[in-house]
Amino acid sequence: MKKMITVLALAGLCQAAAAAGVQVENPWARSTVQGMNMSGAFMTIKNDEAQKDFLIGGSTPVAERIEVHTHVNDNGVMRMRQAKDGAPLEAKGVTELKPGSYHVMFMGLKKQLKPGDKFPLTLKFKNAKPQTVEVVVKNAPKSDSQHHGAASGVHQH
Ligand SMILES: [Cu+2]
Repeated sequence: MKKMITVLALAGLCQAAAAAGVQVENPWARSTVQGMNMSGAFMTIKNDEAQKDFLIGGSTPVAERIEVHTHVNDNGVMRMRQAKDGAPLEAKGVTELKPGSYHVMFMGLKKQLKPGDKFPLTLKFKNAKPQTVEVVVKNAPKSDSQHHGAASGVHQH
């Protein structure tokens, strides 16, 4: 009987791993100052599937809508724009959503995001099932100097 329980437990573990498919790790959002109505969220996404997937959007109670953005090099100036197909998640790959690269953009923030705040974010994928993760608000890393204009309310990352 004991052996059988072990086998069942192992089978359960395997099933859980297979069902995980896409895993979101360390989601965090950039803190905002009063009056800012946009911010970005960053995270690591592991795609354990044999198939490429895409992060295509989602929703959160703290913003009117979210978009998946990327940065493009426009004559030497990095500008962000909406990623039409979403953020690509390579099969069996790890994708970093980070400042200066792909990120989740909060449009129409309903409240100020203060360091230490937590809020839920539901992520939608092209293939994988939607997932809700808990996002932690942090101050932007000091190296991210492109955001000096953020206090003016202008979105310029
Ligand atoms: Cu953006």
